[in-house]
Amino acid sequence: MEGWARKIIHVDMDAFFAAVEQRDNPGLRGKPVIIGGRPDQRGVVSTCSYEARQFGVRSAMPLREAFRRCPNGIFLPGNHKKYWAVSREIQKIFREYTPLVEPLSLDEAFLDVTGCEGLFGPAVEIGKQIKDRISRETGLTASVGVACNKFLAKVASDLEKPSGFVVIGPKDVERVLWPLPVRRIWGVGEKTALHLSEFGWTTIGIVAQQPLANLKERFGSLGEQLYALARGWDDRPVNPGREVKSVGNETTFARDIEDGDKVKAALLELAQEVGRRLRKQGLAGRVITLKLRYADFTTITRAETLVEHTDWDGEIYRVAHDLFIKNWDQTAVRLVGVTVSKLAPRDEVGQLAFFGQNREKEEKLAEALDRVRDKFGEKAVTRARLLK
Ligand code: TTP
Ligand code: MG
Repeated sequence: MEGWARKIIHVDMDAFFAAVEQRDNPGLRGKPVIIGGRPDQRGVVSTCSYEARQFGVRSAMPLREAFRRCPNGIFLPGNHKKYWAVSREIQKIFREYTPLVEPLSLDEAFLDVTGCEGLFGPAVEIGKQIKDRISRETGLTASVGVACNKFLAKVASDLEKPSGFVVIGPKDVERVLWPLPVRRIWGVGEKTALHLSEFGWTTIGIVAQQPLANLKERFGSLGEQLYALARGWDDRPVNPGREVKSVGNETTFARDIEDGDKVKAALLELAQEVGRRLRKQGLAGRVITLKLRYADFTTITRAETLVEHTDWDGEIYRVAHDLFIKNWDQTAVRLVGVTVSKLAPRDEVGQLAFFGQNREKEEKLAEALDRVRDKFGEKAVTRARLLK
């Protein structure tokens, strides 16, 4: 660690929501626990215990699919108030070591402990102490990564989950980072990974061999990011002031789109991503904004305020869809975006506009979603680039 410019720790709780349930109900320990709702409900898995993962159950998977894979799973709705309380407990521990804490979601944070060594010992020791204290004080396990920047620290915490503890120094990049799949690079989602694999670029090491010009030509500014991260370079600071005010995403089409149904398919995908990110952070929002950019670059944004907060893809899609129908001028579309704002912690907003309240509306929505999915599937829309 001598000579590291910065010392960054990334902490991520293991199977967070499911682990809290297992902690509080010993009867659930060692069993496949799946959080998200009943298997006959529409909706998706929030998370599941590692026992359930052995059956192929994953976050964001439809509950019905989870039931198919793991019929003996114990399906629970979850208790968000409790998860928030635990989240506050672990954040309190972090802040005893440094004020530079950047939470990414309820169960995950970056800490910059550069210069804290005088007080608490070397960064690796601080990481160990935090892991131990979480275990002792909350009865839950965390995985911890220690590195010289955010990217490597996050990769490190993920390497030996659950209950992992991994240190990655600048000298370890070749040995530890390069064999990993490109998907581990920050900013590389499923689609970019697929795109990279078309050039045979499957591991981070192969990406690291590419000249910068090559990457920029094919991936634009993302190419520069790939170039740096594949070398283990990342100078993003830990940002303690970050407060999430909105969650949004947008899609630029590879080719301008005149078919309204294709735009709707893109809106559905965006609504799903945004919903997933909201749920991960335990947030729900009340304002939904649609952004439309036409082929000539004129851009409009239109918003609708809901009566109740929501974190449900179906509701987000319904509103974005209606805004699109009302405002689209029938000409070619270059970009669409969906954002949810006026956010509040899910457990503090009372009733959500969610399942079980209006059966009829729900069913109608779910059918509409299925129609779009059936017609276009996941791969219907080619994205030029996913803008963060
Ligand atoms: P993660 O840290 O992604 O997952 P995890 O802690 O359950 O499991 P892992 O050991 O792999 O870290 O997310 C933290 C919590 O956020 C998770 O317990 C539930 C919630 N969440 C959702 O509600 N929806 C989602 O799609 C994801 C990914 C997480
Ligand atoms: Mg986690």
